Amino acid sequence: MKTRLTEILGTEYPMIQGGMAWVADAYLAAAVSNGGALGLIAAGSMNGELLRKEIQLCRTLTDKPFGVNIMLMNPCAEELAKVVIEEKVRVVTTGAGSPGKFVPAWKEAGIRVIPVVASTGLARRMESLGVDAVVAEGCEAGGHIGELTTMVLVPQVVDAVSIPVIAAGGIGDGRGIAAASMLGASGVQIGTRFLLAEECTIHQNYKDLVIKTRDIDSRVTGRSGGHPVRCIKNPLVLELLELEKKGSTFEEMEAITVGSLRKAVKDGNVKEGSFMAGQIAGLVSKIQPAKDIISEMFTEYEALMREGGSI
Ligand code: TUI
Repeated sequence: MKTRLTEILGTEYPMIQGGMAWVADAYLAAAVSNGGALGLIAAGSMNGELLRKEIQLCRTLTDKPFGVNIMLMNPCAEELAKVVIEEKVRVVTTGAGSPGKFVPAWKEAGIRVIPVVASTGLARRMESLGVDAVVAEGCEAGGHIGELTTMVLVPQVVDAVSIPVIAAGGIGDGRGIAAASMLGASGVQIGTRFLLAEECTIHQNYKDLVIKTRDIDSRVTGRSGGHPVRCIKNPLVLELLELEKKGSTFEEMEAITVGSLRKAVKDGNVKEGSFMAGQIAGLVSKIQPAKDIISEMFTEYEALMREGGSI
């Protein structure tokens, strides 16, 4: 496939892998890039030095383009923003905030900048700064989310800007890609399905939990504090929801959430970990090489586009 977006990404397919903090390391990013989509190293949990090592490792695992995701709530964001310039990373995506202050330097360095947005307002502001595309991420997604669903967010962002829009949140197979395409998206970002990539290095308990997860098994915590996060329901999540109901302080909630993503990804701690995943986890149940995930999804999509829909 050759589209405006594949030209920006330097990929065979108009797909990027989600920048999942603690999850998306050089091994996953390289496997996705080798499979023809854009792999991303998530710098969410890293400092500058760690990110630099991960970028250099990724270059030994693939000669295809890959990108870096910078989670803007990371206290090291400033340092990470410099490392992607020094390491000449092709694409930078951002999440959980506005990357406005970093965009001019990244553009100056020739980086393709693709912020994740959850509203038309931020999409417009980003376009006016000269970014190359935006990811419109609906609240079906895992992790830190906005308020709008993919179904309503994508077409509104598509109408609000003239740069390519990548749909994210709730996409797990070729039907999701076809739906995104009908909403006007130029590509898709996939997170949850790549949790089950063979090359994804998360604890086996995390993978087993995703396989077991049904449509109704995720919950959003942190709405009261203004930082909603979607995770698979487990004892930690239920306790957080109880604390929120009681009107507990940020500090009380923070005390049990600090380090919980690491506990999920590295230790497979099913009681105390934050197992971030999107609502599409109910549909995601097969462990496969990343390249098979990508080719299977696009084969399904192409068949659907030939056959037409079912309405
Ligand atoms: O960033 C994400 N998802 C993430 S980041 C993350 S790391 C984390 N770790 C522990 C606790 C909490 C988070 C896990 N998942 N997705 C991209 C995304 N960005 N979704 C929504 C947004 C967003 C929301 C509001 C972007 C900008 C925004 O407003 C900024 C503004 O100024 O309008």
